[in-house]
Amino acid sequence: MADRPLFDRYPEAAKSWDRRQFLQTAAAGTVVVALGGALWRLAADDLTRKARAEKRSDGRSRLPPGQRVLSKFRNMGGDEGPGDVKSFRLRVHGAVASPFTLDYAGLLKLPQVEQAADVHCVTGWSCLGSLFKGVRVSTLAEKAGVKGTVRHVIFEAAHGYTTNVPFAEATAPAAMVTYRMNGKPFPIEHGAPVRGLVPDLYFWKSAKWLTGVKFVVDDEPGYWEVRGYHNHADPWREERYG
Ligand SMILES: Nc1nc2c(c(=O)[nH]1)N[C@H]1C(S)=C(S)[C@@H](COP(=O)(O)O)O[C@H]1N2
Ligand SMILES: [Mo]
Repeated sequence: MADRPLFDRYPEAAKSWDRRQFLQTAAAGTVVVALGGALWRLAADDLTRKARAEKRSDGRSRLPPGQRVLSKFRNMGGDEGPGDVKSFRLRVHGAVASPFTLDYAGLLKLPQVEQAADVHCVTGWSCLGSLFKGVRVSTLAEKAGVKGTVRHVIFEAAHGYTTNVPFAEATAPAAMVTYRMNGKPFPIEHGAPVRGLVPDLYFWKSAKWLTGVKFVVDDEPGYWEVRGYHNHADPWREERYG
């Protein structure tokens, strides 16, 4: 059995972990899982059932396994940054030819995108189709001139929170640093003024109160990754725990 991850701020995740361990351990595993599955389906609401039936353009199911649709983000907490536009700085650095620091006005001068994305929290909720405005990580990478040896991107946030994403996934079109959701600034609890967004990995990879984007050769597992969560975090493979 795997070591139990640290769940101090995530009682819901603790419950689902314990349930999973129980199911895996139960002698009549298949029967229990089938029964659990039936109950789960009964409880699933309309949005969830619809999303399960939908396909993404990449052919994957709109809803990753084990997820339920919520109509809005839950506030998942974290150590808040200052949250204001005036003091905001974004440091783009690491193995790059030209590191730079942007203030908020500087961020707005770069090429902007506005695109819809679905997000999936490891605790089991997903929020579908919100509209995010911001700057792609690939735009930052290009401007900084990342070296050919770079393999990972470290998103840095207030109070030392970090999270690591493989370079290819961090520079995919869906990944960005964002300052507007559905046309509105992010409330402080959701990462104002600017957060990372890597929607195709579990939501802990989307750092709130973003302060830096670092391009690196060697991987640097981040806050949750060193506390028992999966290093990669693909929701379709249920890479929840390490
Ligand atoms: N800086 C920072 N970013 C963070 C976190 C955090 O604790 N600190 N928590 C992560 C986790 S575990 C999740 S699920 C999402 C939650 O975002 P939300 O509170 O906007 O729903 O933010 C992620 N980004
Ligand atoms: Mo989370």
